[in-house]
Amino acid sequence: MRVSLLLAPWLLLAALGAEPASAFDGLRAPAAPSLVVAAQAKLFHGVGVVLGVDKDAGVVTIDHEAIPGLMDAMVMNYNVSPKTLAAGLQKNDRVEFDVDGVTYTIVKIAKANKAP
Ligand SMILES: [Cu+2]
Repeated sequence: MRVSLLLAPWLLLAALGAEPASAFDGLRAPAAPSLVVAAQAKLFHGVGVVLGVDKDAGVVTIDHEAIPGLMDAMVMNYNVSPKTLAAGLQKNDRVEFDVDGVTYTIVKIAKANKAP
């Protein structure tokens, strides 16, 4: 009886202490927030062929090869920023571009050399 009275507070404290500790660890573990910020700034390099250009909207449709670390090969519409990047592009142009890894906005694009 005496022992259990003495132990009970310890168990309570241990239980209370463990909860916040693990919750704290859970909150700390995502040192990810900084990684997410880094990802937002990260640009990925892509290569593809222009299938369509909407210069007014600043949208370019590209049949692109796999972009390592970002996505597989596919056809998709990309916003370009600034929109003036779309000027000078035409259907069937082979292009290289830099795309933001989070917003999928192309921030740099240029005609590439024809594939051999
Ligand atoms: Cu894509």
